[in-house]
Parts: sequence; structure tokens; C-alpha cells
Amino acid sequence: MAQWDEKSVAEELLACEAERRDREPFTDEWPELDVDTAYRIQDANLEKRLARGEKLIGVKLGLTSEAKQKRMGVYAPFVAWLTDDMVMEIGAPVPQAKLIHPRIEPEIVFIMKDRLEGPGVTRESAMAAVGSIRGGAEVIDSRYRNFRFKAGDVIADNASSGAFVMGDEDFAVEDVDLLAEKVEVHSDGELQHTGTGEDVQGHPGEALALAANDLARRGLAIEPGMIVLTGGITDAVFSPPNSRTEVKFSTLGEFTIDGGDEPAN
Ligand code: 0L1
Ligand code: MG
Repeated sequence: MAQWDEKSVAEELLACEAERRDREPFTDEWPELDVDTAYRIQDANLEKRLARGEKLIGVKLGLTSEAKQKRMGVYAPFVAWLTDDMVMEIGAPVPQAKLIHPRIEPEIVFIMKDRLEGPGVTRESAMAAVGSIRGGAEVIDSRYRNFRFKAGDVIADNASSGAFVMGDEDFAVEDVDLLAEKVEVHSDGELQHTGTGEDVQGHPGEALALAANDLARRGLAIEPGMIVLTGGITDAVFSPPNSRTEVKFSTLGEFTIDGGDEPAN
């Protein structure tokens, strides 16, 4: 049985990502991999991403909806990092050559105008710091075989980060009814999932507050200009090569994500 520690788990996760290799969860062999340890691993790998030239551009939440929690069997939300390397332009295909088994989920996205620092952030104070709202979709990609993991595994793995796309229209906070905002996800023309903003922690602003309060435990804050993905509203759909996913929001726009070509290796 392998003897894991923070350093070796961090290295193995980045190696899996670079080699497009999945693996069994570390908690099978290291059950002590708890949430606090996992965040230290996540932060260590963020440092490595920045050292190799990536830029920190935002924060993402994971498992903020019941649909996602049930599917993944993990019943607590968490926070992870977004870098510029994860940005997908609208119309670009899923980068299959970088990913292991991409899945797509719809997200409500906040662009921050003010710094948001916990503890004590409420939905109201969180929303007051938001500059604009966009529709978006995250292309998640777990380094764990069949997306099987416990909280410690997935937090260490930067919450299954892969890529994300955002609509190009900014909506003012007062122009969007976030609770009622509806989304449909279609795969190859067939409706798979529907949800509303209310499915995200009761209100996406609650998810934003949660992120700020959670980051405060690590002495961190959400900075002006940052992008915040508030978490998958619905379960995710697989996005294999040659597939087509459509994400249709009621007011935040619609976009089609092409599954792209089969990767060369
Ligand atoms: O692999 C996963 O589903 C964990 C990340 C969750 C991302 C999200 O809920 O937005
Ligand atoms: Mg997500």
C-alpha cells in the first residue's frame, strides 16, 4: 500500500492531469486525507500552477446543488481555484487532448466589483460586491476513475477543474431574478437536465457568501475582477468527442459546446 502525504498527493494529481491519467481516490489508502489537509494540497498546487505562468483569475464552488451532491455522493460544498489556463472561448471545442473524461454543467457566474472578505459575509453583503452576472458552463474533469471520490480527494483535486466558458454579455444584478433564472442542458439535441438559480444553495448569493467565509479560514479573500463560478446548477453531462452540448438560460444567454475531435493519443 502506498504511503501518501501532502507532497506526494499534490505531485500525483498534477502528474495525472498532465498525463491524462485517472486513478483510484487517495482516501482508499489514506483515509486521514481530510478537508483541511486537502485544502493545503489544493493551495500547494495553485502555487505550482502560478509558478509555471498561469494567472489566478477566480474561484469556483463545487457541490452547491442537491443534484450535484446526490450524484457525487458528497454532501458538503467546497471551494477551488480558477486560472487563465482553464478559460474556453465561446465556440471553442472541449479541449479533449488536455482532459480525461470531461463533463459539462451549467453555472451562474459572478464578476466581482469589490473585495469580499469573510468571515461574516451574508447573501446580501456578497451580492453587493458583485459587478455583473453571466451565464456559464464548467467542463469538469476528475483525476479519479469514474469520478469516484470523497471530500478530501476532490478538494485536493481542485474540485475537478478542467475548463469553463462564459457568455459574453454582462447582466446587471438588478436585472436578473436569480432565483427564477432557469437553465436547460441538452446533449445531442435531447433535453437532459433543467434547474434554476434557487437550486444553488437556495440562492447563488449564498454560494458566494459561503466561498468568502470559507476562504477566510485560510486568510484569503475574493478580489475585485475575479470570476466566481457558483457551482453546477444541475448534474453534469458527458462531453465525449463529436458530441454537442447546449446550455440554454432563460435570460443569461445560450451557447453550444462542441465535444471536439478524438484526441491523438
Ligand atoms: O466532479 C465533481 O462533480 C466535483 C466538482 C463539482 C463542481 C460543481 O458542483 O460545480
Ligand atoms: Mg462546477
